[in-house]
Amino acid sequence: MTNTPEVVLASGGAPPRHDGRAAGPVAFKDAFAFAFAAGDVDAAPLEQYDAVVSAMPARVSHGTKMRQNQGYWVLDAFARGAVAMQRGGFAPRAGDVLIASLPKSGTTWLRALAFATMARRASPPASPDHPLRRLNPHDCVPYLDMLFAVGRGAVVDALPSPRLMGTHMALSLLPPTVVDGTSGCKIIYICRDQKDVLVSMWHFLKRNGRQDLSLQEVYDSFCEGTCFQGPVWDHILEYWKASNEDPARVLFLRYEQVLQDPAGTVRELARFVGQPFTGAEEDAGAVADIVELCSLESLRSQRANREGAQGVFAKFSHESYFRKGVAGDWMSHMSPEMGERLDGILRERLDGSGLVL
Ligand code: PAP
Repeated sequence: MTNTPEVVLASGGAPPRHDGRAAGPVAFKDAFAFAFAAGDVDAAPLEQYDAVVSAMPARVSHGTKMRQNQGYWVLDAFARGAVAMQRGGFAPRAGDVLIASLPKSGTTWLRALAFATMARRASPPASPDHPLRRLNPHDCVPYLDMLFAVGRGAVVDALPSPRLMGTHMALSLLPPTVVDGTSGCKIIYICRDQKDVLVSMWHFLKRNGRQDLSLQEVYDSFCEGTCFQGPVWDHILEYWKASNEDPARVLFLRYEQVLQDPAGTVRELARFVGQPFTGAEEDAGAVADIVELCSLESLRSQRANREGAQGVFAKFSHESYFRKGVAGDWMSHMSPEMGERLDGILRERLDGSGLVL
């Protein structure tokens, strides 16, 4: 990176501040109104990681080349960036909040909820010009894995604290100071019933050009541990253990619990990031406003989420991130026997951890 841009909001001026401190994370796309392909930010060279990546085992899953990095299957196109990110490319700071998840576990929802919660002083959730009413949640919260994959991870260095960022990487693939907690970076992890996750993934890939993909193929990859970012049990277990060891550093959420009690989750998020709701905010309905702003219906109805696409190596339509948003949809697609088999594999893998999926 030779040319890291100054942060200038799309509206002009510097990021908003509150009480002398930054008021919350800045919507990423507002801060960096550039396309990944644009030449205004130089890409860092990634060739230095070619030898490391080519030594990783490779396979093709759902038509996509994957690499096994420290036991986890990552997209080949993301592998060099993953190594760069882990080996000093990403500089975590105290006050950072990282949203981590396996894909299709509630990432988009959690990014929206956390962003709306942390940025609520600068951007009141009921305001008509809230960033989430004009931007996709993934445009508000930078996706580190993709930024590093295109050599532009260092743009997050220019973001003011507190930063809110997202990753699908396993904990052990993050920089050592995130893994051991010494950076002061907090992590919010969300996990979901893996049967619903795989059905959601199947629909998502079919809606984005893989109409031929069978559910069985996706199912098999989950059971074998070869799906994107898998084995899923190791991914989940690493964050689960870290959360048990230090719950003030790693918050472990379940998609199903968020569905049951979104307001309770928003309060928990606020406490976790050190911004609990005041009595005045509670009285003014700030929690309910955040829940409403981030509801599936509300997000789905925004123009930014009905149109357009994102992704660098492949394009994923924004609308495909918003489907049913329920628990138990797997039953419409899988036999009870298929469900029981995957549950059995997970029970065995998670045995002794105290975690039941
Ligand atoms: P990602 O990891 O690729 O970003 P992610 O957001 O985790 O995807 O997964 C999308 C799922 O979250 C979809 O689930 P489904 O296929 O079972 O329906 C999507 O509907 C759901 N989802 C997205 N936004 C919300 C929301 N606001 N509330 C509840 N569920 C949501």
